[in-house]
Amino acid sequence: MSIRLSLNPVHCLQAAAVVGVLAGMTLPAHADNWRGWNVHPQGYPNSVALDSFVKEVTENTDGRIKAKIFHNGVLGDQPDAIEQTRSGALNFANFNMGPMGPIVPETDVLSLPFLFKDIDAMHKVMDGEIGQRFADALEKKNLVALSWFDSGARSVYNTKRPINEPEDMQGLKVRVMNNDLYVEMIDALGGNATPMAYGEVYQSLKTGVLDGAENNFPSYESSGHDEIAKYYSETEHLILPECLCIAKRSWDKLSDQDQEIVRQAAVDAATLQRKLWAEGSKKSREDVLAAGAKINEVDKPAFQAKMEPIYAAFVKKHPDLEPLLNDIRNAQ
Ligand code: GTR
Repeated sequence: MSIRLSLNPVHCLQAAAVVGVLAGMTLPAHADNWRGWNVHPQGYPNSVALDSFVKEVTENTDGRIKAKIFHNGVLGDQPDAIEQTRSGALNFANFNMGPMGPIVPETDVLSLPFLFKDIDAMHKVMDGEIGQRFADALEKKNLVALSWFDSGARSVYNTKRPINEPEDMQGLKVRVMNNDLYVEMIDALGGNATPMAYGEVYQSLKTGVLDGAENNFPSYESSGHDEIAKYYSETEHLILPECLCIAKRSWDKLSDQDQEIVRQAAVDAATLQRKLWAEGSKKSREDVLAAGAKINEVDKPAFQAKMEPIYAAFVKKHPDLEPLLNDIRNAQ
């Protein structure tokens, strides 16, 4: 078979020009441009840790990965970002395990109220074999959890009154993260739960669409919720870990060497985050107090008793997760 080439002089000249230009310049090595999601503002413990992750990954891979982190939730709210990371449209993120439940049912165990006796117990569990079980469950949904961040204990706050007993929650419209378990939790206390994106809470508190929400001290402060909802009542009903997660699609493309670099950077970021968290949450508590927040302790056993039926309902719905729940309880 003969192939006839028709040579157009103009095309020949253009091709020659392109070859000439390419020959004269050094082509950059192929770089993976990674985009990461973070809901918190710059300077927040998680944000500082993510900045350090980005730096370490970019430097230690000699630019084979060029990572960039987008703070402040500018790339969307958490449920959207989870989907985008699962599909590989985003490459990495810091996710709270709360809104992960609808996608990775195993993580719902972590959203059971008063599960961990304290933050140290949570670290002990998540840094060990049980944490690996959660990472395996996340990986089946295309998220590679490389390390666990702290997010303290979450407590309720509102614009109306101090909460001492569960009865004080009666009728309060309280924002929760996107997870039915939290709706059950607030309803069990007599409040009205409203699932809502984090970024919408400030305005809703301001306009009275919400009376309150629940969060840890650093988020209560950095979101500005403390300016509006002055009553912070230390229910400490949730101690939720957060992950530094990589999109499985991005992870699988890496060489063994680069996987090791990324894993180490994630572990280093978690070490830094936990240190900054410990300092930052104390400081946030002092800051909000100085700015006029009214903090009170609550009758915790009464809250625990009200929420206890959530466990029975959960085990009934997910009998397969009962061993995991029991292992977490026994490990503390
Ligand atoms: C913060 C947490 C965020 C987000 C937020 C919320 O404490 O770090 O990931 O879950 O709470 O309430 O939505």
